[in-house]
Amino acid sequence: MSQTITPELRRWIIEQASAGFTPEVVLASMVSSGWQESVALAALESTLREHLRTQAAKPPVVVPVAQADAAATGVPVPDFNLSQSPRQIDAGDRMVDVIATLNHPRVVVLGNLLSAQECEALIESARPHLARSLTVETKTGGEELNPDRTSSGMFFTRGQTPEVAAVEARIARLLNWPLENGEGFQVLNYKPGAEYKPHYDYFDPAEPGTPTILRRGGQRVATLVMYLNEPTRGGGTTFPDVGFEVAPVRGNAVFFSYDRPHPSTRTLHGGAPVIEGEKWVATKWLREREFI
Ligand code: PD2
Ligand code: ZN
Repeated sequence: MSQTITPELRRWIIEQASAGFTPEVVLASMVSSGWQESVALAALESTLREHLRTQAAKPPVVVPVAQADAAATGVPVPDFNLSQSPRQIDAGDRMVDVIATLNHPRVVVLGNLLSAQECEALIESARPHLARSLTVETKTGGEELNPDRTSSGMFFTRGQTPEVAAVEARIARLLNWPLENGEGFQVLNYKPGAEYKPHYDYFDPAEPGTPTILRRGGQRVATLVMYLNEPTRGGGTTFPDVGFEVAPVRGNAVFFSYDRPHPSTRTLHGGAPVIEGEKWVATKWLREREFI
């Protein structure tokens, strides 16, 4: 019996390969539908070789800028003016230390952003309102309990207490980013064993709930995690893509920005498990536009 390799069969082979099936899987599928193995193998080889040759000869596809994926076009992001490599920067009402900087991912570690009294005041005004942390659920745009995040937390509104207002003004000045573009502080409390598994803070454009979330000020473009106390062991903020970890020191903070909602920003980050003691942080997320 002779078996003919038709154009339809070639098309089917290319479809299977394009869908991610390996040649072995495509071969098995052909054999199970009655093809002699040697014929199927020859068809597979010649079709895929020809397909690769014609694909390689094609000029690259040029995507018009307007249609380009968000991943390909970075947006403006906040940053500190560190062009003269200052040891300290002026936050208006206090001088803040520049401890370390990294360019990719963009990370800046600050010292003395908050006073000890401000840290205490934030903890005490947050404490009565703590609830098991939720994360924004990008499938729906609502909020859900997240097993990757075993801390408790609460949100302040912008300017809710005098300490919140003072620190918000400091951040806006240091980053030259409108105060109105900031979400309200989120305060998190981690007990021993609690952690926040590595994640991105931007909203995944592929998730169906993201357009709803973006109506309130566009994407998140930067994060500032402020340490309000010091766990005895554990609880660092980690950047697994670059093997970097920031120790939680009271009054210090770690800033990082992401000019596109994409892993190429290398801003995967997490809160390592607290081993001993407890950890309190306040997080400020900055949006592209006014957060309403
Ligand atoms: O508490 C942290 O170190 C931490 C780590 C990762 C906080 C956040 N992400 C966050 O609030 O997004
Ligand atoms: Zn985060």
